[in-house]
Amino acid sequence: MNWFTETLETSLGRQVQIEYKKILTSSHSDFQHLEVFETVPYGKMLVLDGVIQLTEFDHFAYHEMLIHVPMNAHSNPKSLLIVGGGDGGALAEAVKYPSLETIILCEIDKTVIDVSRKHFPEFDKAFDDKRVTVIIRDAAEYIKHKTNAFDVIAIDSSDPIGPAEILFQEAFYRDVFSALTEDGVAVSQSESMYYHQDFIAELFAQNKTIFPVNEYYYTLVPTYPSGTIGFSFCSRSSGPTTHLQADRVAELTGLRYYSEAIHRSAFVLPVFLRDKLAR
Ligand code: SPD
Repeated sequence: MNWFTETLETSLGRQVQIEYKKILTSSHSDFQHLEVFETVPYGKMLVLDGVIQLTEFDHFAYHEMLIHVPMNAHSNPKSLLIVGGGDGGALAEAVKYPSLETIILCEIDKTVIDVSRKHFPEFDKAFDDKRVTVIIRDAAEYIKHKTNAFDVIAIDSSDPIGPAEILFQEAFYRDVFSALTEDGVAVSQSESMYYHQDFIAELFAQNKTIFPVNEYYYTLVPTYPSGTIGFSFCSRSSGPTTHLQADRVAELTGLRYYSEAIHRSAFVLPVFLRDKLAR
């Protein structure tokens, strides 16, 4: 038997292991090591620098919550920036909105796009949508030059180590604030409430100095450490449910996780995290 082991947290006495049939691709880019596995239980799995990014089995719970929560928290989003997200999973959810006129995907590593387009055909056609522009650039640099440009920004980063570290820092979030339109909404991948409470609390405290509205919400992804992952919700004016409308959600096709009820409930935090963020 072949086992993939995610060793990110081995020193803390825990690790994720998934049996695989074969390695479909393994290469080094200028930024990271990329692998796609054909796993036994979860279909194909994308791994960057040894860390699981997505599996065919459960990626929808992550990508739907990354895109549909901010899109439905905004009254009428016309422009969207996806930071990272080169695998195309977030893009595949974004193109479901006919109201979106502009969708920019800013990914630092073109190899992630090339590898994903080949191995994850489920996401591939979203790249050909006429509204989509792909920019191969460090998003932290790209966003510095943007003001009042995007209604929604979705930060689909890997973990805060390596190339994505900068995407969790105060200077970047200040640039995100400026890049948003006046009623803009930004969300970002923000780790596990079970394993990274201190990190989440620090990020929350940092973003409170920038955005008038700050919340944390979560989703359930069995192949991520602890089986859950959360998102920071940062808004320049409205709250996460201010503009939420059942009829807008009902127009979305192919949903497997997100619903109006899930949108509302995802912001209801367990007492331990609620209290930690209230301090
Ligand atoms: N601990 C792994 C978190 C990975 C988050 N990024 C996923 C990218 C999928 N588009």
